[in-house]
Amino acid sequence: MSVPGSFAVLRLLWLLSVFGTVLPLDGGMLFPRESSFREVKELNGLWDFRADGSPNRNEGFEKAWHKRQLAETGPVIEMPVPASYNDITQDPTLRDFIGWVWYDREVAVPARWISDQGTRVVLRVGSAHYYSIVWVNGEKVTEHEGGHLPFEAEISSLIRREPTKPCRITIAVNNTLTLETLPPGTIQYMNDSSRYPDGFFVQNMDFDFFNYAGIHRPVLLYTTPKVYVDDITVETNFMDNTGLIRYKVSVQGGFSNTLNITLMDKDGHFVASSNGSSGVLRVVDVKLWWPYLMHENPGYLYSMKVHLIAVSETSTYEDEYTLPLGIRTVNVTNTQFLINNKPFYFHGVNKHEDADIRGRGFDWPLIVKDFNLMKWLGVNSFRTSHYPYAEEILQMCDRHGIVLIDECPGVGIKDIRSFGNASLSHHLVVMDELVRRDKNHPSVVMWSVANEPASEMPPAEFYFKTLIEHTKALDRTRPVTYVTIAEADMDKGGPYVDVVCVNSYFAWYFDQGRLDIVPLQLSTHFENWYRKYQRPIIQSEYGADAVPGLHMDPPMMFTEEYQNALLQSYHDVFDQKRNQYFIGELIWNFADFMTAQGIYRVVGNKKGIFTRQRQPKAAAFLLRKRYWRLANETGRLLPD
Ligand code: BDP
Repeated sequence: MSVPGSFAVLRLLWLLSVFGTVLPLDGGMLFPRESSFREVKELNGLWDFRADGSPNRNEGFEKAWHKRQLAETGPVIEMPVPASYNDITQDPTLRDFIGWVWYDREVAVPARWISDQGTRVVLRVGSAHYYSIVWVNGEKVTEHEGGHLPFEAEISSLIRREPTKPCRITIAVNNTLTLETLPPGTIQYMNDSSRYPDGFFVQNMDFDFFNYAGIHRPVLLYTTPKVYVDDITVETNFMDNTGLIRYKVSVQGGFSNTLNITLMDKDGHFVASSNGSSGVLRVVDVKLWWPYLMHENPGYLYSMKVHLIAVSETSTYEDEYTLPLGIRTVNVTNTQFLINNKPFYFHGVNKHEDADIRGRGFDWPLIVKDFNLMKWLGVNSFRTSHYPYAEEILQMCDRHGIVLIDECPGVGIKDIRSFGNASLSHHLVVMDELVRRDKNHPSVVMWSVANEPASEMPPAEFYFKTLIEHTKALDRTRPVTYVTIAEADMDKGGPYVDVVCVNSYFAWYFDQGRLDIVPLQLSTHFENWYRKYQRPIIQSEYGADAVPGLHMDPPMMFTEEYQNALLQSYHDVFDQKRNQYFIGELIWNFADFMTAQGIYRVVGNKKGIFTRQRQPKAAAFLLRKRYWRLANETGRLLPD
């Protein structure tokens, strides 16, 4: 199967530096927003769907399914978009399907979008896992590799060719993971004909979550004028009471143009303005963006309205895009993580985009429920383990002041063949796409380029040096990390990370049931890390599986009591190191989540402090008590 120092000095350095974000990608990836000059049409709902079950999974291409309505090519079923397809039907072959699946639907495009030659129509897919090819009326418009980031294609001329016909959108998605995909995987053919039927193969993966597939985030059409605001980059800083927003706007479509930039506060009052494609906005009496529980008014957002007028010999084009932005700084010292020059202590969670039935599909009720639970818990931060989350979630974090470690899908890189050039090139592109999408979110305070790679392998040093330096060149305003598990791991990438993020599972994967060893082992572990790298340390994962309702005292593994006792033993050490170099704790995991089937997992990973249905286990109450205490001890603004 083929798959295709002082404020003044800091400020001066900041102002003198070359504008930070150098993006090699072709264009921007601004979140689609309506304005007086832009419209959005959501294509969510039921699409026709067909999995290609042919032995080589290639029948769809051989018979050109995209040339006709999918329903004319064979039996189709209704499939909700967005959603993973895996858990929607009663068919186990679809749940565990590997290969190409096909979606299609027809869309009525507003007549004015077609007749107005000055309008661009763009088709956007929020994300589809893993490799996607998109056709409109049988013509290929784009393809995209990678499961968690958006992609789009301009389709204006195509839909104008046959203006009276409905527009048919076909999307083929392949979930196959190879040594060069991110995350990597291998396809293994079982050739022993006495044990397996002809052509039998399995997908192997070295990561611990179900490889959900399908169209996971909203699909939509949106318009812009022919000359349009393609990208905006902001970098923020402040000095005393004055905020500084350094901006850059890129315009596509030709013709000379005029750009007017207006900054408004939360109430819509004018704050500052500027002209031109780059500049600095000064904000008097600035209201900084603060994390939740660190300030009485967290998540303060300004709005930057970019207004474009472009004039050609025959026409005038007008565009407007409003970007929400927060003014804040992030800095890292040897022992501290500073937000707006105040020490920030991460008390939070690791999550997954995961739920019953919808799998990894975008779902507003779930997202809002999770935010309510996080705020109830007293969470001030989370890590997007182990891939980029929907941008709508980042927008919620911006508004609520929840701090994010933004992780790319570099998880399960354990095979030496996944450290080759092809893997590295793709990993660099994924970081380009991630930074391009998320660079303007104040909630994002650090990039994570990988989780627990086999960094002790010889090629890993070059791989991570390149990856981390590349990410720092993309964005000079945020620290970069990769998440590690073992001391040996850090030998190769350690010197390049700004913050040490370390996962450990003492008294779980090792020394099973021996909670008494946690204080000694954890404390030694931290001391070794700090002695070696002199960087602040975050406990980026720790935890224990607990089957809800299972009780035993004295505690035994898998009971709610054991999960509680294990967390408590970690907390005692965290509290000893907190005033030294230890800057945060992120529990594994916020909620139970689905994994591949295996003898270590009882219908998924049960390390959640909430069940998969978001009901609390005993550990949720323990953590809630702790996080609110931590918020009181570490979260208040320290006096200047
Ligand atoms: C960590 C991984 C995470 C797993 C967790 C576990 O980073 O993805 O789910 O272990 O085993 O090593 O529960």
